[in-house]
Amino acid sequence: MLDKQSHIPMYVQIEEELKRRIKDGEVAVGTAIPSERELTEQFGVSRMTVRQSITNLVNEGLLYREKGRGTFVASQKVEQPLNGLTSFTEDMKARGLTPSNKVIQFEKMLPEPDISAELQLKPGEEVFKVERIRYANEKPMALERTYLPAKLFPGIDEQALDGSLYSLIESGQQSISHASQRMEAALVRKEEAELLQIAMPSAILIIERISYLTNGTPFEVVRSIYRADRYKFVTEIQR
Ligand code: 16G
Repeated sequence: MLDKQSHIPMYVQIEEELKRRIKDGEVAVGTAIPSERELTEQFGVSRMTVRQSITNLVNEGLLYREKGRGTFVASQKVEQPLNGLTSFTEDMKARGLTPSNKVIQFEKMLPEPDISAELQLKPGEEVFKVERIRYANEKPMALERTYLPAKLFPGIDEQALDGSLYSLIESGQQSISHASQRMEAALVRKEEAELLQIAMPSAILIIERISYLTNGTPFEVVRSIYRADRYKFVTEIQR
């Protein structure tokens, strides 16, 4: 398993091997990794070397230690910056993950008054209501309900939303400018838990976004439900 002739230090090789086991799901989130003694035997290295690898992985947040109990696999979270107006597809690709979607609802309808107001629609103007489960490497990450003004998206269909909405918009005449966003924590509901494949009760983060084109027209109202065990939101702040 390890290459003792390699110029790559043993502790780095062990880190890589443990990372691979975590990534491939050989050791599940929340379960203990083998003890230092067992790893020492498995890899045929000194205990010091094993300890160094584990400490590095703890520092990276991939593992966590519990006093007297052992070392466990931490949940693998995506770090999502909050200061850019990016799409799910871009976010996942930027991390080397493969995004995919499942459209579970696609409907043309008259919106509720609050949605209509947020999209600055006139009475009687319709929207497309789209619900998508968003996956990274085939694992459910988020659930998204999007309202799009029908007049801005003539000819859009369910299939188009299998891919990226933002690249669809930007491949046309329009360009995306800014958005306003609110975020809050909640507990997942039963129907959502099933779609996201998480247990009840689980924490989620709800982000509501209204996004605008450069000409000032709002083009989407979105309610995204993110799995709290898969996401960590990061931002830079200045004083
Ligand atoms: C993100 C946006 C959502 C947007 C979607 C487009 C948040 C909170 N939400 O999920 O507003 O509609 O990306 O993604 O970030 P797409 O271009 O991959 O369809």
